[in-house]
Amino acid sequence: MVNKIKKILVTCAFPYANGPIHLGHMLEHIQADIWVRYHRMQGKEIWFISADDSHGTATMLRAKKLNISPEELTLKSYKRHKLDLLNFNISYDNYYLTHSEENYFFLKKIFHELNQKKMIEKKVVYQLYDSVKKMFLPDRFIKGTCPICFSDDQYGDNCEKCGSIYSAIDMINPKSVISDAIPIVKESTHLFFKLEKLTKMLEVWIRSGTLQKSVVNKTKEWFKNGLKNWNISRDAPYFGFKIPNFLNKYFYVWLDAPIGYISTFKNLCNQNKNIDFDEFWKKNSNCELYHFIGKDIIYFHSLFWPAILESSSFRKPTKIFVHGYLTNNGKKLSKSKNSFIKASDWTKYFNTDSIRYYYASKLSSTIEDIEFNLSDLVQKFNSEIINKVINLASRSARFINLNFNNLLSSSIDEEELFLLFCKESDTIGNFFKKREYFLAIKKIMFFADLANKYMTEKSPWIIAKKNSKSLVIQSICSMGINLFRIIIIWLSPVMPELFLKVEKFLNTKLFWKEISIPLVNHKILLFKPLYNRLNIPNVDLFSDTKN
Ligand code: NOT
Ligand code: ZN
Repeated sequence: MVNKIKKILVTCAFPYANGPIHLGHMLEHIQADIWVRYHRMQGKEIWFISADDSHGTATMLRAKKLNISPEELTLKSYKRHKLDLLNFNISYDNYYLTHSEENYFFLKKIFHELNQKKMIEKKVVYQLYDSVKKMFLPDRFIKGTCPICFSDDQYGDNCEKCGSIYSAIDMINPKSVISDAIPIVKESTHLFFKLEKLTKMLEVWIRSGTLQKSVVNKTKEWFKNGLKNWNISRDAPYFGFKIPNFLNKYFYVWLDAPIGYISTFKNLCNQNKNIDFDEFWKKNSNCELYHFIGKDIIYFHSLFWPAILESSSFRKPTKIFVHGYLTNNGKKLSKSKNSFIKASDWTKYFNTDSIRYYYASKLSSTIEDIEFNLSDLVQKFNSEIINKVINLASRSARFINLNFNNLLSSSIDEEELFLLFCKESDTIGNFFKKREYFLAIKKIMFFADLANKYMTEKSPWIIAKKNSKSLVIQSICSMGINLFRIIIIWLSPVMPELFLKVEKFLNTKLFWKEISIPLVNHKILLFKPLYNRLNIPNVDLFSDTKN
């Protein structure tokens, strides 16, 4: 049987335009980037995209506060976010934004198809209205007392104390977060997507291997009370795309956001004529489509999104990879909690390989939360990357640079040990493929220890005291460099900056597929420290969203 190589498209959830990118976002972008880089190293055709999520009430209000237009804010955020992602070496083939011509095009196309299939209905609904600001209030802009457990200070959609989900009009003493006014109940006509009609299809789809087990269980809960039709329209004032032939109504941001996956890819195809858009997005496409997302947006991706795709002319995702939250002292690190580190602050004090390495050492394929601890990170980077990996290169290169005119020996000192390393490549590769990065890192560190043990046992520095030109020294140190080379190839999806520095130092390109071909009779360059030890800076990196 010919193993047909499948082409792959990978996406990350879109960061909102209304705030900065923080280390919580980066957890996902790094997780996906490691996966993509690993597959690229295997020679796969894999495309990696994401975009800014431009629309919504929050963007509109934020722009108002800054006294600029939402379009201006959207562009400004887009540029800043793109730079942040680049600084963390997230290797997007395209990073776009949802406030784009392409996105409106696909949104209208899909809306038209949904209408044709009679998947849209009009309904009158009652919602909370802020008569001071003259606008309907989204759930996030309403606070009040939970109607179930009577806890104060809860949002308009669910209670963080008792976990109940309710409708904002059922809240006790609701208040507008924007004006502090007591909202009134007002009626308005809206468009609903008939999600309920797709219950059967979705019940099968969520069990078909597209979701992690724990995610299937979460999703199943939502079927218990029956799926509810989904309101896809919003009243003006709103920042979004206008609904054709429906006065003063806009499409809800959560409808155009996922369609951004399609339009961002289309925009990539416009730039690169070798990619066939339809091949990836047509129904029954042979290509694979993977979405990396956080567990807070499972509902949108496991129910709404496949339902919309099913009802239009596009394919559904192959798999959805859900990860947990980034926590600090057990609490979610996010912008809504006023405690997060901005990506742009991180790069002022630290290299980005360090946090990529730290995340990799903790990430698995589960939806468990990941605890972020700065001193833990610093300690890990210093003891594992500096003291083990980089030290292996520095202690080996010293003699090669000094006594052997940078030339590596003509054969491998201990073939068995070298082969032992090579043999592990598939295991490590599989850990990356299965998103069990913490296992890959564990293995890699085990082998870094082994390589250092080899060096310590052979102690070339002792031999050098008697005869600094002894070929035995060259042979041992060349072996050290070769083991270092393998470790760096393994780490390459995780630490792309280190990888490039090492390619320079080893004076050659490095490929996963050539891992078992050692560097012999080869001139390296002078070793220069690849990274400095990290220190905790004397500033408070945790900021709040208002900055
Ligand atoms: N901006 C959203 C969020 O929760 C994510 C949008 C995901 C993008 O941060 N696409 N979809 N679906
Ligand atoms: Zn409650």
